[in-house]
Amino acid sequence: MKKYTTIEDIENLTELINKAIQLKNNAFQFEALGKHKTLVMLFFNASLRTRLSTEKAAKNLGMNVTVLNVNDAWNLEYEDGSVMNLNTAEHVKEAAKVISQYADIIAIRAFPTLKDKTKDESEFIINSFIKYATAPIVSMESATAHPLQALADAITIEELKTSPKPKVVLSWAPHTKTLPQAVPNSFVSMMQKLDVDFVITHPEGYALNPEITKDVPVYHNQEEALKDADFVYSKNWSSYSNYGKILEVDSSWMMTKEKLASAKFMHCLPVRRNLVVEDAVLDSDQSLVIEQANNRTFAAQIVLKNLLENL
Ligand code: AN0
Ligand code: CP
Repeated sequence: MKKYTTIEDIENLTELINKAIQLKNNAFQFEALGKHKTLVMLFFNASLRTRLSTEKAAKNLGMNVTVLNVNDAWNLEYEDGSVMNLNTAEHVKEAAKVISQYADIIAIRAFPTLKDKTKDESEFIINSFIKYATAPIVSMESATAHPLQALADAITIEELKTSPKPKVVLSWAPHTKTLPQAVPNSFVSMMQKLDVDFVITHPEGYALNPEITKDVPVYHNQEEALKDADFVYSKNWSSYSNYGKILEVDSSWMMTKEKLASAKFMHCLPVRRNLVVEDAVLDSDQSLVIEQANNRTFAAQIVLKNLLENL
């Protein structure tokens, strides 16, 4: 692996998942690998899990870690050839090269604007760093993808499935804030690579990018989609076709204990209780959200290990 900004960067998924699960029993097995190596984490946006689990993963591998909240640094310019007489103080060309001198691996969190689809889909922040940095780049959630979350989710499903080909349902949930499609995009791509029976359910107007969903069955009837589910992944996302818009906050799409039946419940967190999912689900032993968050460490650790081995 030379970078990890999409799950397409994974060479052998089954092997990576199995190795991540093995790491859980012996987290410090490779602590010599990262000696005198530094992970620099750049945050353009807030984080709880990604920040703490990625730092923990790096430290388990013996790495040093530096965190920069980019809002505390200079406002970066990304346009080539621009006259920088406005609000940007430093070009990404210099910044990426300078950071590369302090870092062996650079991890970046950069959310979309959710206003300009073309700009978001260009992934100008993460792609500028891929272009100008000399250290490998890890996405900690970009405009269109959250590959570390998807890997943690795959690990969770592999560990906890009770049948060879479980049924997994991605179910849109209500929210009052405009949220990205990054988490569902990477989850959908990941489910297409696993041996699962996968369906998506969302209200009309919330179709994800068809280049990502491809031929995955989509139901506008949530009840029908949830039939015989083994894993239910709830997540809100804003409209993709009516880009970045909240079309409705229909509380009937909230996940309930009754709808969940005997399935396991998944969510990437942070989750708004009694808006996305009711308390009775999160407070039950059917909820896997804490296990998913724990697996973020081992997803990050197996990715960092792979990158360190290829430096
Ligand atoms: C973000 C999102 O939906 O992409 C981060 C989730 C990991 N969620 C919020 O901003 C609430
Ligand atoms: N799931 C996830 O990425 O959480 P944070 O936004 O808290 O990092």
